[in-house]
Amino acid sequence: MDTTAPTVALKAKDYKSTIKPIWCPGCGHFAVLAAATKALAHLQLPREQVALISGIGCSSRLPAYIDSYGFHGVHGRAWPLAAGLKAARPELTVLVASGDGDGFSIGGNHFLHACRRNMDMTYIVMDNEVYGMTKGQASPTTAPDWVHSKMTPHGTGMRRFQPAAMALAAGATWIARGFSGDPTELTRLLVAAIGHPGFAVLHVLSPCQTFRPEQRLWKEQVHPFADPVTDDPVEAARRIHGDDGMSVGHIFAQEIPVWQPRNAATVSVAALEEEFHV
Ligand SMILES: Cc1ncc(C[n+]2csc(CCOP(=O)(O)OP(=O)(O)O)c2C)c(N)n1
Ligand code: SF4
Repeated sequence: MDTTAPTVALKAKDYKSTIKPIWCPGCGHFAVLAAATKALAHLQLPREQVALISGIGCSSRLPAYIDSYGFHGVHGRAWPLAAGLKAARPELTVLVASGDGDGFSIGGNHFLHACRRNMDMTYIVMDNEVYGMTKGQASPTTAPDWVHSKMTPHGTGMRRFQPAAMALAAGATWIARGFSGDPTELTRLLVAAIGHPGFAVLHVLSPCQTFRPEQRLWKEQVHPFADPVTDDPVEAARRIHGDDGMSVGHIFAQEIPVWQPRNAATVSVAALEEEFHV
């Protein structure tokens, strides 16, 4: 007789924490949370083997709502935290979450170097083209003519960053764009991103109901990329730059060796303490 206890499959709800999200009703980040729990359940990742690291912002609250290890860190500094963790604990599935403000303003430099480093982790950026948490300042992805009556009454007048192009130029080895209005496709993309051996960037169009209500129209404006995923960076750049920014789907995937420091896991905590002792 087989006496081993049957393995109970984890469901999406098992990855939800008991903390209730405080996002505004209709915020796009709810769909990212749902996609993340569904993707983790699809992959049946043990919760204690997953670590979700974030910065600061409405989007960066994600780790609180997921029942895995998590760290709600410092604004724009999720990548060095995540890189340190992955260096010391390579067996963990490490996810990084942020908004466009956290990821491309204060954290822009860290984002670029995380792409270049190509450690095996997944970055989910929830892009609503605004700083939601701090009440509607323009972000690096805000259109130049977007007017906020108090803070940018004449628009920024500046060109905006194109996250997928930046990721490609900086060396990310997996890039896709998803939309929080299509949670099924978002889940599929996230499963693929986590499965990619290397630094995966999932750029999610995730509307801010409160400061960008016009983004409700994104539902009608998104459309799939015309071409399937490519491993050719030149072709990927052509597609990204020839796009209106509203195409969704898998853009680029390339398999090259991941960067993983060889001896990081062998350094003891006691040795580190000794080194930093003053
Ligand atoms: C060092 C520092 N500077 C500024 C802030 C204020 N701040 C908190 S969240 C945020 C921007 C958040 O925007 P985004 O990352 O786009 O996330 P969203 O809230 O839109 O999801 C800013 C500027 C801070 N917390 N710490
Ligand atoms: S302010 Fe915007 S981004 Fe923040 S929770 Fe509300 S809808 Fe979401």
